[in-house]
Amino acid sequence: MLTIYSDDHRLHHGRCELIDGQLMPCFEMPSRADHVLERAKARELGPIQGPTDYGRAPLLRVHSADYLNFFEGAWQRWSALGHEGDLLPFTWPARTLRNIKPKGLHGELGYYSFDAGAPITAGTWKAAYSAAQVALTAQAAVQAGARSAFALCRPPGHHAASDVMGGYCYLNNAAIAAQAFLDQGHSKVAILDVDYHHGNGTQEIFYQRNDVLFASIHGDPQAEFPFFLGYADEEGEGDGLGYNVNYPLPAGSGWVTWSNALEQACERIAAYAPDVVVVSLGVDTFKDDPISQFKLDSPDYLQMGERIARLGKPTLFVMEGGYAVEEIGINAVNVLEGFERA
Ligand code: SP5
Ligand code: ZN
Repeated sequence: MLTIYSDDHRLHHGRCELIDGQLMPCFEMPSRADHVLERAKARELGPIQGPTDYGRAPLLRVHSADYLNFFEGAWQRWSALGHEGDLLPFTWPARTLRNIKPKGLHGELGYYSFDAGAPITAGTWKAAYSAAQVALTAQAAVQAGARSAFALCRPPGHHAASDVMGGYCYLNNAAIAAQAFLDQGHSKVAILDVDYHHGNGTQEIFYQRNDVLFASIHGDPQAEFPFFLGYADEEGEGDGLGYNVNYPLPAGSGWVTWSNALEQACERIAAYAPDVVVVSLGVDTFKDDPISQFKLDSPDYLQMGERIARLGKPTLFVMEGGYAVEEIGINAVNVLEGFERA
């Protein structure tokens, strides 16, 4: 399987995040991508190539121009004030306030984010932009006839909505790639999100549409991030009604429970009969993930890949979460190897 990867991910390295009341080093760190790349090489998964730059247009098919302009310019505005630390939001337009866009940097940042988990550093825009190009380059390979490709994206993307960042995500790589398939002649794309967390951004982007089926298996938002989206009764609206399927699972879920949800998701995807499948590939479902509560073990990821392969569709894998850094490469590449051997 072809892997697309860019060293630009290193340009993004947030310093800290708030975990259980303490400022901790960011779990979403550069070594994550290094471990996945090393494992892909060690297992001889296939060729590894850099991205082509497709420019801003494919990003604008998913994200608003205002949002992209704000994100691209935010660090410059912050550093012009003399700051060197990460730019982090601390006030959001929550329920009792007005959803308006203020003019100052912090007000705008609150408007364009939903949590304090997406720090903006000097290189964040460039890293996120390159990750989106990585996804688009892998998408182009599948568009050109490859059975599958792997976009080794970092930072991840599935929490990023059309004009909101959060949850370590800025640009929604999987959504950008899915939209590119549609723009290049396909009529139906299924996105299967297997990251531990609900892909709230991807859901929001396609919620009113029936040309993208979004299916997500994740920790029950009653008790798990992102808390405010990802419930089973979110089925899409308007033309999109019936094209959004959530499978929230309780903390402690292992392979038996998880694979049952995967089976249901795959049956729903098969019934949709998509032209292509995009997999939001997070491996934070792993039993030793430091911020997650599922119990999948490394061999389970081989079976995950096999089941996805049995859909029999051209498939684009897009890297999302996974924070057990030592095992992230084994687990992510196991999915890809399971897919290839099926
Ligand atoms: C892409 C992705 O996987 N983003 C995940 C963002 C999760 N951010 C919230 C983390 C909250 C962690 N709480 C852990 C408590 C451990 N005691
Ligand atoms: Zn996650």
